[in-house]
Amino acid sequence: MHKRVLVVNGPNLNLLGTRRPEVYGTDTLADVERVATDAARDVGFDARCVQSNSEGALIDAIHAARHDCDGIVINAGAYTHTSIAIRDALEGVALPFAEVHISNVYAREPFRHHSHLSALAACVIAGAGIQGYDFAVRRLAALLAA
Ligand code: CA2
Repeated sequence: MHKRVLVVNGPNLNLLGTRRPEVYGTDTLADVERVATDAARDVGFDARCVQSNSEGALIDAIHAARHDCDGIVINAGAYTHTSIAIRDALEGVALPFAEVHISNVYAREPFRHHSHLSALAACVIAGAGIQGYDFAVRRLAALLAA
């Protein structure tokens, strides 16, 4: 039975590839999910990908992972900077998680510099584009194999 990683993308990431290529590149959400799924397959994991624009749906997906996933890769989008509820969900399920941001949030507006998630994360990857999802899956797999 393969281990499984949940790949969570938050609000507005369904718009990837449609606008702001100077910040987010030209790849789409489907490309993001392909990168993560390919990396998972490469390290012998399964991937389950979810995207939602709603905070509650993201929390429900995190809770569901408790039953059948071993780790989480999450780009919570702007909820990264605002959501104590998503932080609490991640803490509550107690699965190791990797926090990903496509852009370098530290080179952007000050309100993007703080994350409610980072202090709990196994690793934080920002500014590597969608390749960050590949790094995140591989890092989680390494941690889970140790
Ligand atoms: O860099 C990232 O991955 C972010 O998590 C993306 C979030 C942003 O709020 C975070 O500060 C950093 C926003 C994703 C919105 O993506 C769009 C894509 C195309 C057009 C408009 C928004």
